[in-house]
Amino acid sequence: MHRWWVYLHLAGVFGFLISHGVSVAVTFRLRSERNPAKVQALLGLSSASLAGFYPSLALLLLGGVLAGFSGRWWGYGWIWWSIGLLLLVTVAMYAVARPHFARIRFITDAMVGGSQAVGEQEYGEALSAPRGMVIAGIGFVGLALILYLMLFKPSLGMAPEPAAAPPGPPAVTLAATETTFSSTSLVAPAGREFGLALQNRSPVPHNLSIRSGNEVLFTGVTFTGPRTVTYGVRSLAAGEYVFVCDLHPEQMTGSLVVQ
Ligand SMILES: [Cu+2]
Repeated sequence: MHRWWVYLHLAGVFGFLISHGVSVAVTFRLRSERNPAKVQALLGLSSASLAGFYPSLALLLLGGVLAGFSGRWWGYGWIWWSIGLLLLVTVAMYAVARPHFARIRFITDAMVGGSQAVGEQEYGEALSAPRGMVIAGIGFVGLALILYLMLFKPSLGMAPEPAAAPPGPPAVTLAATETTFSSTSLVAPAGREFGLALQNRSPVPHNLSIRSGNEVLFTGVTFTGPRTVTYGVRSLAAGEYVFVCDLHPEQMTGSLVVQ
């Protein structure tokens, strides 16, 4: 299911960028436009594009929150920083962009209505005010930072602690690449706690869980590589179990023999 929540989230991101791209283009175009009728048409186009903006923002948030649960990501710093940043950019947009466009719209509507109160030079200054570029700057920097957080998933000082492994070398070692484990069969000692070292060689987040049928007996923390985490796995009775990465259960799975 996790993949589908990410899919939903990304579909929301695409919709968000497509619809908001109209307002971005209008923001740049207004700087060199001086014909009030054309300015009015551009502002109308920008307002109309908001019809797709809010639904895609809702989809983006819904998919992101659900993926946060299925990926067990709420214990990590990057997801909270991303949400905070999105909120901050939204607030900044309201504070900076709204008055800017409200002013242009007010003057433009008056000029189209035949008002001579605003001169050509003053109109030009309103249209090419630096505020327009500040708005674009906040948007681009905000998006670039969120993209970094999404892709590199830095812990930023907040990540769940793996359970302490018993002293001594780990009894089981396993490596993970982008979508595969280095082995599909592992052997572990029965009747005692043991250390399981998972070496994640890729920037893709992985973890390892141990299951018996539908019962989950152990769930290791999710982390991105390159990094090795040694899990402390509780004592298991002799028998055959399944190990799996909760984020890629189809591709990354194998059998664990405890003896
Ligand atoms: Cu994985």
